[in-house]
Amino acid sequence: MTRRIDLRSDTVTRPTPAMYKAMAEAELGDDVLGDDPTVHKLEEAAAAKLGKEAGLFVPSGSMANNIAIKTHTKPGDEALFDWEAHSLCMEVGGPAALAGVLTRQFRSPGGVPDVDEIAAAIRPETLHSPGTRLLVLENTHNRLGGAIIPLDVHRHLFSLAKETGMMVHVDGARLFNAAVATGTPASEFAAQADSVSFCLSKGLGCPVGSLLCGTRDFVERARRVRKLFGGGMRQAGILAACGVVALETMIERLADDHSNAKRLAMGIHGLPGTCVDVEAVATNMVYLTTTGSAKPIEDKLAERGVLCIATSPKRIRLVTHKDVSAADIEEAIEVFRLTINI
Ligand code: TLP
Repeated sequence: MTRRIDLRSDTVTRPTPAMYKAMAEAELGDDVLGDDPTVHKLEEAAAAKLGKEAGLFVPSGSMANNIAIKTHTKPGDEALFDWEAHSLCMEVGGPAALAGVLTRQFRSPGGVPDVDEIAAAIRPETLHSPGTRLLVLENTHNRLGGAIIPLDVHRHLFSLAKETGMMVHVDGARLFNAAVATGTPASEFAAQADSVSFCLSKGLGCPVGSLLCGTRDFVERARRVRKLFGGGMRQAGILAACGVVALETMIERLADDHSNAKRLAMGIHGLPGTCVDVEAVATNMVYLTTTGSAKPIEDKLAERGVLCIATSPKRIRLVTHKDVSAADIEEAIEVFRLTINI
């Protein structure tokens, strides 16, 4: 097989040797019956990392978000999302279809939620209006270039939420990227939310799985919703075993992905007919804007072994992860130069 440098997503990684070993040796039970010791170990470790009382192992980030939204709300409640939120744009309408919530949007210039716009949107439940029950934040923000929500903005929004009786869920699919990039423990971000989800199957390198963390009471209610959504897994310890390894060994190395993303952005900056905002690269994503159509560029790069995704007609997303090295990045830059110059 020809070698490929796969920058489509940080979801494409393969398990590490330590993960394969952990899977082979994992002590298993039946997690729907509640006795898989490796799942318990992962859920406890995840909750501890985020400073929350409890954690719930779920198959995907989408399911984690939708379980959280349904657990925090009742049908007809209003939930606030960024215009470009993954849970709003990329989860097949889950908030409406699965939780029956009314969704309302706010802007996040440069990836930072507009606090005034959020404050103005909150409304109490009356005879006429739905109550704004939930605020969903995404840190880091996928469609806004891997941007980080600063901790003080989280603080501000969480206190606003508490004053107005609103719950806060953080889609932290890549929360550890934000933590490593800012040198802030993930628990400090998590302290400003009622629930937080994060993905094992992105930068942390696991094959499957996400965690949803919150209070013990929230997690017990979320467990029922997981069952409702068909997300109960039996010998799930075989997957959870990778998660335990990831939490122990895969967080600090995210810094390499961030420096690779920066290097990539600098290397492809200024190519004809394209634009990259190098300064905006905060974590492991690079977005390239094209003056012409992005799809033919994606196709030509793929012919030369560099995979990426045209996420919209004039935008290409490149994501760094543990299976692309600094040398791969240099090679990818050469391929870009060759492809975009002709
Ligand atoms: N993101 C995927 C695609 O769906 C776009 C990717 O390749 O980046 N929250 C955020 C912020 C995400 O980026 C994703 C996945 C999810 C939730 C959903 O996770 P999964 O794919 O596990 O359902």
